[in-house]
Amino acid sequence: MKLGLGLYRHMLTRDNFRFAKQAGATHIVAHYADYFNGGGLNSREDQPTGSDGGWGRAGDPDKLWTFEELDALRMEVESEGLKLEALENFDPAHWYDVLLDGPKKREQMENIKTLIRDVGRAGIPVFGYNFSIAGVAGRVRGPFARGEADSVGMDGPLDTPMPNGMVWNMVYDPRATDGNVPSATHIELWQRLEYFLDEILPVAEEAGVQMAAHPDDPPCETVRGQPRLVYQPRLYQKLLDLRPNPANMLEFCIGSLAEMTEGDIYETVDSFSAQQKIAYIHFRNVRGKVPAYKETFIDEGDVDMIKVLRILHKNEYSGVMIPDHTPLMTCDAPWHAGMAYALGYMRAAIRMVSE
Ligand SMILES: [Mn+2]
Repeated sequence: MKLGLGLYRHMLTRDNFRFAKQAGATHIVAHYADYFNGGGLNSREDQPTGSDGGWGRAGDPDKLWTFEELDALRMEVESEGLKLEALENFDPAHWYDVLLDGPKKREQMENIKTLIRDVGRAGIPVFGYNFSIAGVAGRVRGPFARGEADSVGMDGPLDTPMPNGMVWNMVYDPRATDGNVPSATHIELWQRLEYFLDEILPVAEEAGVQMAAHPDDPPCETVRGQPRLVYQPRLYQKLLDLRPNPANMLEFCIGSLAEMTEGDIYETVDSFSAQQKIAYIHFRNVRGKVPAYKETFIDEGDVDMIKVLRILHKNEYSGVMIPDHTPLMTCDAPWHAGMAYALGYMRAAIRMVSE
């Protein structure tokens, strides 16, 4: 098992690569979409939470990430002695009509295929994505973790409708007409996923890129009146079974899976790792379940993370795991301190279960 660190777009700097290396990480997962674009609604020094208005503005729909910039990023990471394992998430600007089944769907799908070919050509083996209409919405922020550490969670469902021009909790069209995005059904959402997988999987397979699906965060049946895809462990299996393909893989989020109302987290870890379908892992802990859970430090939530590692080791999981999110620690570098704490814990725990 390998240790990695996830970095948001504005954090993809040499200093942060060195920070990761110093904390014992060997791999980087890069968020290349800028969730804080246009000012954003919370500090860039933590995971984005935003408000009903979303996180920030999506990027430029006409500006696809190029092979040159992805290749340069991979080389920069490698120059610090690390490996670029994955890109995490599409920019909503590049695929909003794939999610919404809108008029630009085919054109955007072709663009995404070009992007995945370039990701492969740049030597990046995994692309993490989250097939979600409302995205990571409905979370609250507060002193939920040990020692009053600032963290995020959920305090009841959020089903206020999503305004036109918004998808995946970001605004892709600030000039959209008034009104709300009509609610899709769960069946329609699965049909949209089917189209997406049919288009992308052959391309990804040929490009040597694993398409790794994140479960819903938060995993409610609906968020903002829109259906969710993977809000129970059995639906994660449905996603895999829908299109058996070596490129159809999982961005396995222990936190989101533990927040689900059904299933047992240890059985879930066992089942998916035994299938060898985990591309990489979001290794984080949580207290409670939707719609009232809180993110915690790695060693204080409901999940016995050492037990999870033992199961992964038994099933010979050899991929990367990153902390995903951590609570902020009270000091001059709250995000970095939280990550360093999680990474140190993970490094020791991986070594312990591997012996
Ligand atoms: Mn996650």
